[in-house]
Order: sequence, then structure tokens, then C-alpha cells
Amino acid sequence: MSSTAIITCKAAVAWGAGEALVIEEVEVDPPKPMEIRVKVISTALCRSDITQWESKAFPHLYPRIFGHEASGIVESVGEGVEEFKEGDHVLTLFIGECMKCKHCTSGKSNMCQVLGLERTGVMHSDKTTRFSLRGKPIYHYCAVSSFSEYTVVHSGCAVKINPAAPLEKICLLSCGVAAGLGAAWRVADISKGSTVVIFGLGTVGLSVAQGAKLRGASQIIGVDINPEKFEKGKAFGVTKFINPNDCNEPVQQIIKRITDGGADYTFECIGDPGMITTALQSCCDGWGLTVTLGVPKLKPEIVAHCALLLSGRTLTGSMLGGWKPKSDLPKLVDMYLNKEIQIDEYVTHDLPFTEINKAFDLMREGKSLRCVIHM
Ligand code: COD
Ligand code: ZN
Repeated sequence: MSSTAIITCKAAVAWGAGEALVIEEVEVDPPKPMEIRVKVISTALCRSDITQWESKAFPHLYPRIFGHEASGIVESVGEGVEEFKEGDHVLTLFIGECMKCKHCTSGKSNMCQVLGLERTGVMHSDKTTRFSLRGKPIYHYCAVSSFSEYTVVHSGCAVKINPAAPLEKICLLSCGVAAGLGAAWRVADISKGSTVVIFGLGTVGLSVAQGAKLRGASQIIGVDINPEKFEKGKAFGVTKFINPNDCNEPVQQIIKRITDGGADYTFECIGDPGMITTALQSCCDGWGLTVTLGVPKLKPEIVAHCALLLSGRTLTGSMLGGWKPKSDLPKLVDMYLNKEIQIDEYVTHDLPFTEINKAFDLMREGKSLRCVIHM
């Protein structure tokens, strides 16, 4: 159904960087051509929402609606949309797939040139917003903005999924869990018996751990400054835990010792570029592979001695685990339904929408993996 009506609904609006979100009545425009309006059912808080909300670098992008890890139901479709209809269950996509550009057709990349990561707070199609409050535009986040009862996304920035899947769990596949599994399977292609080190045991890092375990890794070493992460990590396959704060020597030295010269694969899941260097130093000569997933909180530059690369290590990275979202995420949903992957265990907290600020506190205090917000 094509809709022309504006919807008035509740949204959690950020009025400034680091300021508590305020639940406001906002107006959500109908979808423009090739867009869909989605009733958000569940949205989880991901670390990069916090990273962007805390950043002082974008004062011009407020008021803003954050949120990019979400599931929902199509409410209406814009002109020209044939792929979706009212009632379809969807995951939102912070990197879309236009299916036509050089990257989408390459078979090698998920960096869509048309619907890639949107950083300027507007819709891809016409560079305007679909949200307003008392006549003032409200900026989007990653062209998703799921901290709202309704949102508008480009039809290339959503994917239809099996309606049997519980929306309050599989929203995690729209970012965190998919990012980690994809890094382990698609990007690193972890082989059986290999040694893996994961820096940062949040949902992303622990999804790398799950992916490594399912591939039969022999050792999965988790590095985190929060001691509570070891117990959590065990459930996802972490076999040894290192807390750098408890060590008298650099963590890379310890890892080299216990892995006979360095691990086969190391993953940076903290969002600290300094840790990318440590991760590169922790993998082995010859074939050691470091995959970086973290969205940097501060300085984004990486510093590394070129001998680390001359000796045969590789440094790479991925967004959303390298998955082509339209093509690949429905398969992950089906794997969950077939009990081939775990998701429920990452949901440590559930909150009603009105208490969304508590989700921010829980993650910043290191108490949650994922807090699912129920709209
Ligand atoms: N040393 C060791 N561990 C640390 C350190 C440190 N110096 N600092 C923090 N940590 C630990 C924390 O204790 C925590 O356990 C973990 O690192 C980070 O976990 P969370 O829960 O804060 O974060 P996640 O797992 O939600 O997010 C992780 C990333 C930081 C990797 C984030 O950038 C991300 O979501 N990346 C996904 C990749 C992607 O595709 N992003 C695009 C848009 S989201
Ligand atoms: Zn995310």
C-alpha cells in the first residue's frame, strides 16, 4: 500500500551530543519513491550509537534520532517499491545493497556505492529528512534511525526475513551479531584447529568467538579490561581470558608465548586504533591475519611498524562482517531458526522504549551485552 499520511508517534530525540534522549512526539513523513515506512518492533543499542552520540564532531546534526540495529514490520511503501508490501517482517540495514553498482555486482564487497554508510544525517535519495518536530527537521542516523516507533528507510536499506523469527531477538542480526559472525566466517574464513585472539568481548567480539568456535578453532583467547567478560565469554567459546590490567608485560608478548609465536587470527572489536597495532603484533609471521571491526572512538589513525607487514601479516577490516545484507542476512535468520547459531544469549537486558536512556547507562557501565528496547 502506498501511503500519503504523516504519522505522529514517539521517538527518542537526541538534542545534543551526550545529552540524555528525550521522548518526543515527532512527525514521520510518508515514504518517498523507492522508500518504505517501517513500524519498529525491537531495536537494540549498539556501541557505535554511543560512539556517535558522545562525539562532539557533528554539532550541526542535532536534533537527531539514533538507532541502527532493528527489526520491524512494513507499514507502507513508496512509489515504485515492488520488493516489499505492508506487513512484511524486515531487518533494517545501515549499509544498504542497491544490487546494481560496481560493488554490489562485484561479488567481492558490501560497500554499496549508492546506499553505503550515510554520515550526514539525511536520506540517501534526496538528502532531506523524513522526521520533523514542530516544523523543524530531525536528522537521521545511518539512514535507519530506529529509536522511533516509525521510521522511513530506503527499500535498499531493509531486508525481508522469515516471519517465523522472533523480532525481539533477530534485531541483533542487523548489526552486532552479524558483524562478528561475518568477520569470522567471510572475512577471516577461520580454519579448523586455528588460534584466535579477540580484543574486546562485547556482542561483536563474542560473535567472532561464536563464529570461531563453530569453525573448530583450537584456542579462542579473549582480551578485555572488564573481568566479568570471561564468564560471559565462556558461553560463546572463549577458552582463555586475558585482562591487560592484570598483566606485568605487554599483552602481545603473552599471546606470542602461548600461541608459539603469534595467533593465526586476531580481531579488534573495541574501537581503539591503538589496539589494532596490538592485534597485528599478536598474530604470527607468514600468515597472521588481523581483522578490525571497531568504529574508532577517538583518533582513527593506525600506527604500525612496516616490519609487521613485511613479515607476511595481513591487516584488513569489515563493516557488517562483509555480508551482502540483502543476500546474506535472511540466511542467518534461518540459521537461527534452525538452532545453528545463538542469539538469545547476547540479550542481557530488555527495556520498554520509555526507558531507553537506561540502555545507554548499562552499556557505558559495561553491564550489558545487548539491551533490546521494545517499542
Ligand atoms: N582493552 C580491552 N578491552 C577493552 C578496552 C581495552 N582498552 N576498552 C574497552 N574494552 C572492552 C569493553 O570492556 C567491552 O567489553 C568491549 O571492549 C567492547 O564491547 P561493547 O559492548 O562496548 O561494544 P560492541 O561489541 O557493541 O561494539 C563493538 C565495536 C566497538 C567493534 C563497534 O565499533 C561496532 O559495533 N562495530 C561493528 C562493525 C560495524 O560493522 N560497524 C558499523 C556500524 S555499527
Ligand atoms: Zn552497530
